[in-house]
Amino acid sequence: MHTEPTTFSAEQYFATQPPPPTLQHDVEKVREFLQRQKSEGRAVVLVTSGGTTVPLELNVVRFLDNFSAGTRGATSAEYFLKAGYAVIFMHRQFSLQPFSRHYSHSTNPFLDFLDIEPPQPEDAEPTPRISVTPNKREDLLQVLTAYKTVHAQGTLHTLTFVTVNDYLWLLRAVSQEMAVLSRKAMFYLAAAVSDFFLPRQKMSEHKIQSGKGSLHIEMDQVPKILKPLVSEWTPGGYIVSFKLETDPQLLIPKARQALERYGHQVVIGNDLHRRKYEVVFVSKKPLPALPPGAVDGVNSRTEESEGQQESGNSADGGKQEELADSFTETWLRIDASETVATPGFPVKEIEEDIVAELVKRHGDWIGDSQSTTSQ
Ligand code: 9Z3
Repeated sequence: MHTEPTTFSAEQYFATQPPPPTLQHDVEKVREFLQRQKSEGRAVVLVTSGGTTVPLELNVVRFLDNFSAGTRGATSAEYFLKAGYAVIFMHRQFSLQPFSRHYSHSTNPFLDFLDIEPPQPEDAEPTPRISVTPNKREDLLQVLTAYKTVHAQGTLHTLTFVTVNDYLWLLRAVSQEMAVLSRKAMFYLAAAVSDFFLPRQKMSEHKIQSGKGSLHIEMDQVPKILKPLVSEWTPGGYIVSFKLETDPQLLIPKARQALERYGHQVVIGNDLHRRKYEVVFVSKKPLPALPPGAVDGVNSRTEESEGQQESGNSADGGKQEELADSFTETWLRIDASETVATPGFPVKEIEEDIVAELVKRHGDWIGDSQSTTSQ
C-alpha cells in the first residue's frame, strides 16, 4: 500500500499518536518530585539521554535505533547534582545512568574488582566474604558516596523511554509540569532523538514478511517540538539543546538556524567523532561572561571557526554571514589524551566544563529576571 507522507505539527502529532500507558503515573511522580524541590528552593534540570527507537510494526519485532549510549547525559547529570541541582534524568531504557555508568561498561566491569575472601577461623559462619580489590577502593568509595548522598537528599528522579513516541509524550508532560519552576527550570536535551518515524496509522500490525523481496518504508518527519517547548509548554525555562553533525562545517550554521527558529537560549554543537573533547556553545548576543580558558568565538575567533563559517555560507546564499553578527560561539576543549584512563592520572570529562558553564549562565538568567521583577 502506498500512502503519502504526512507533515505533522506538534499538535497533530499528539492528536493522532497514542500516549505511552505509563504516562499518567510518571507525571504524578514528577509532580511530587518537583513540589519537593520547589519547597526546598532548588533549581531543577531535566536531562534527556540516550537514543530513541522507531518501531516498524505494531507487534514490534524490528525497529530503527541510533548510536547514542547515554554517556553525555549520564555524566552531565552527575555534575549537575554535584552543583546542587535536582535532576530529572529521562533516559532510554538500559542506556547509561549516573553513578552506575562508571561500572557498566565492558571496559570496567564491576565483577572484575570484587574479590572472594575465604572464611576465617574466627568467623561465626563459615561463609566466604566479598571485598573490593584494594586498588579500586578509592574510586568506588567516591562514586558510592556521591550516589548515597543523592539518594539521601532525594535529588534524582529517573524516567525511562524507549521509542520516539514515548520520548515526545514524556517530554511534553514533564516540561509542562516544570513550568511551575519558571526560570529555575533548565532543560538539557542531550538525547539523540530520531528525526523520522512511522505513524501508527501506517504501521503493519504484524511482523513484516520477507517473502516480497526488498523492503521500502517511507517515514514521516518527527515534528520540531522545540518550538512549542519554548513558547507554550514551559515559558521561562532555560533551554539547552544539542546539535549533532558528522560534517564539522555544518555545526555552527545549523546551531544558529535552530536558535533562530526556536528562540531558546543555547545550542551546544558537537561533532560525532570529537564530542568527548570539543563542543561549541552557540547563543544569541549579548555576550555572557566567558569561562576560564574558553575561546571567545566573536572577539578572537580562531582560524578554524572562520573557515567553518565561510563554507557554511555557500549552502544558504550568505544568510549565515548576515546572521553571524548576532551570535556568539564559545568553544570548550579539553586534551583528548586526558579523556582516556591512564594509571596515576584522573580522567577529565568535558561534561564537567559544560555543566560549569551552564550553571553560570543559568544563574545569570535567574538573576536577570529577579533584577527585572524587583524594579
Ligand atoms: C547530542 O548531540 C549528544 O551530545 C550525543 C551524545 C547524542 C552526541 P552519547 O549519548 O552521545 O554520549 O553517546 N545529542 C543531541 C543529538 C540530536 O539528535 N540533536 C538534534 C539534531 O542534531 C536536535 S534536538 O538535529
